[in-house]
Amino acid sequence: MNAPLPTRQIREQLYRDMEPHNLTPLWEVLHALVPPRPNTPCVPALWRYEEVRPFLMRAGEAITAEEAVRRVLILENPKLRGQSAITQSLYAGLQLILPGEVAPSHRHTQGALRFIVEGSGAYTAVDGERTTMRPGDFIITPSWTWHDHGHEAEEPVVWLDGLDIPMIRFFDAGFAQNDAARSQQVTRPEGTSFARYGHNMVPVRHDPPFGQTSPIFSYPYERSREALHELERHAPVDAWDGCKLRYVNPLTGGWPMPTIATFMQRLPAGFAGQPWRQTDGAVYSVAEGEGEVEISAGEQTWHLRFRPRDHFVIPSWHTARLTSGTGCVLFSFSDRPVHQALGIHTEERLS
Ligand code: 1HN
Repeated sequence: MNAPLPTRQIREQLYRDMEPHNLTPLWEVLHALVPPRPNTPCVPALWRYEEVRPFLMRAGEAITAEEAVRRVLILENPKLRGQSAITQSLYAGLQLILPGEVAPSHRHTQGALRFIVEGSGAYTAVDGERTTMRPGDFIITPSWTWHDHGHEAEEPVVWLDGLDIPMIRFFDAGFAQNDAARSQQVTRPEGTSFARYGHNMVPVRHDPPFGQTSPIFSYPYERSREALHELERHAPVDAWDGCKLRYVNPLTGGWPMPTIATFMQRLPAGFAGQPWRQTDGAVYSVAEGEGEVEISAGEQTWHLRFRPRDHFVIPSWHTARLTSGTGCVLFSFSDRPVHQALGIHTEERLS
């Protein structure tokens, strides 16, 4: 009999022998599977609009909206290149449509939001109703609804797309179809969804038109902006968030989309916020004003100075702090509804 092999060799032989049988020892990976705290591969990043816009306009010369289907530059997290993801669960991109163009009708199980960044007069149509886009509007394309975009006005229109693409990919639950028509048939006048559901009252008898998604598919900036300014006048400014509101589904009081939470906040002039961290990584679009976000994780710290139409991402469990000299308005979205549905949403307010 040979002397017993040293422990390491015994183990390595075991791993080699079972490898072809698709077996892996848990004890070698356990620590990484259940880390003591969230350990995202994502990093903070800022996309300055003055740097991105020339590429968008060049894309406008390089390809039509029709040929591209959607003419979008994807905002990819620097550590997730090639994955069409800004966080592990969320997709973000900047879409351009030029006067006279149509982005053809299709539908998919992935839900989408639009936040209008530049220009007015393009429209998006959702299941028979069009809505005109204006800067700061938050527009929803619910899962599996036909949608197309068009532009009959004068200037380029750019918006932020936020989708749950990586999440749906994770669940292998993506379906998509192209419409027979380039632009869908309009069956209701513009403003119908807002008229029925947008006034803190809802029709006594109705079927929710979009399942778990809000029946309001356009939340105009005019209203959100006024709400923020009123809040600033009438309520104490939160030391972490400034004046921050969440958008609601008027039928449930919950989030407007089942997978994505959306927020609009105002930091008053001179705001110097306290730091926080939370498990839902978030994407920000700067609607107005300037400021700075300081983000840290472990030994690393990022200082991102933002201006109007810039975009930035705060990954999961990164400590962040917002400041603004001039005052600013920030739109943001995250995957918080899913964290909450799973009972795992965690937030820490630090100081
Ligand atoms: C999509 O349908 C749109 O409808 C935008 O505007 C971005 C990214 C991936 C897949 C589908 C749109 C998208 C998308």
